[in-house]
Amino acid sequence: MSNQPGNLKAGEVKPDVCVVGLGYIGLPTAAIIARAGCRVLGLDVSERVVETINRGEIHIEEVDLDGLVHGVVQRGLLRASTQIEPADVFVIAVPTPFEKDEHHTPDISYVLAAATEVAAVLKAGDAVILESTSPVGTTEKMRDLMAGLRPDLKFPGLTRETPDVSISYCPERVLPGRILEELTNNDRSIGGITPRCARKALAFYKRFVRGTCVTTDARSAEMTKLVENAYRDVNIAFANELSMVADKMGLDVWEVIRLANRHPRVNILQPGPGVGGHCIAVDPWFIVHGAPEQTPLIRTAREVNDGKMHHVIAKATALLEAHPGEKVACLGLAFKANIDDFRESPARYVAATLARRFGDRISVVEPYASALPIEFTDTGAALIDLDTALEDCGVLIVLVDHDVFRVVPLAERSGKAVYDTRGIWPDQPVAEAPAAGSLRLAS
Ligand code: SAJ
Repeated sequence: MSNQPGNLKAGEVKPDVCVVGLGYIGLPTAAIIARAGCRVLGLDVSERVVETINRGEIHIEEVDLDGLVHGVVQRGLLRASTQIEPADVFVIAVPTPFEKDEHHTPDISYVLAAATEVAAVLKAGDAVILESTSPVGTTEKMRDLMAGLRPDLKFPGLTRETPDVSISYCPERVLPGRILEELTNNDRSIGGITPRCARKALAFYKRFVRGTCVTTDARSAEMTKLVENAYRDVNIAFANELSMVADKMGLDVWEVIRLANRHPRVNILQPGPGVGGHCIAVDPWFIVHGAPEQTPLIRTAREVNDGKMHHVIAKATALLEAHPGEKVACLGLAFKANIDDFRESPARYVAATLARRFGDRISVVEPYASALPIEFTDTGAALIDLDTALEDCGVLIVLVDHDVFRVVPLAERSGKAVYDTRGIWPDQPVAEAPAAGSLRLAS
């Protein structure tokens, strides 16, 4: 079966679509569905977000998203609202955080609130698709909630008769900074509550996805999404653990990884100041919460990656205390390179902790920020540009591997004490004292 977008029967009517949640996934998804020619209503709780989109503007940074949204809003294919309206397909893309308790209990209240809204306007023939990363069983819970609210409709898996509506779980797997490209070209798992639901969702995704869409059941699709991010977390934890071992042994972890990766079946990821963002640092807990006895590895990986932040803070603190007269620049606040997303960022946490400890000795360079986040208030820390940092600061702490930092020539870093948590400056001479580990000092 061909999997090309737009491979539809001649004369077929395009469904009206409602995308619930206009964040980093919902807005690009809504725009891409609109580009495929469907009329899309984007629903969001924020008036500000709704007004911004209806002006043809965007409230998040993502490559090429501004032009796409502007175009589909102008053509009348995308509009936003805080009020739900009837549609043929509902796509739910709302956050699923976890509670910051010791059990890391997943909070699916936004999903259930969205399902409640959808239930109010649901009609026979509609499809409801959950995209939010969710614990296994959430799609069935959503179905049960809607079935309770709409006893006039037959729901899949609860009736022997042909159901009136279809319900599926179809996660995305896009990388911030490449969202539009990956939404179109990545393969997708399409998990139906029943095979019939999966087929209905498949027909919908084929309108705008070029990658292969593989159908499965909803629970397997839910688990697949969690597993993908847990896999990456465990692999990053291995790299972060190695970096701490290397510090202890006075080895250069970047050199060791570079050499080990020359083995044809070894591909170690990169250490950093910890793991940030809303996905990899969160999703593994959904697996641990669902099967605590069976997940020592996944849990430990989470702990190693969170622990890396504290290791970095301790090491940076030692460096600052060893250079008492020097001004310090923390390079980067984003959770990863070349994006403006500061949510759940280890770099931000490390820089803010140092700012609280060392006050106005600390400056931050973050080309993607126009002001320092709230937790820097009253610390004395300042947001400065890269040139000023290179002129004024004797200590540089690299927290994010933005390209603008990567290309700073050695000559401009000379004479400075450098703690490079991302390994972006392999040419920086290493400090002589073995205890300094991967602290690098210019000769
Ligand atoms: N990181 C490292 N070392 C590495 C790779 C990443 O320290 O070698 C850090 C990054 O600096 C960042 C964090 O990990 O703080 C996460 O970054 P990432 O680029 O690995 O992933 P995300 O969070 O931007 O996107 C992930 C992706 N998942 C996988 O690669 C398995 C993406 O495909 C998912 O769609 C996304 O999560 C999501 O929405 O779930």
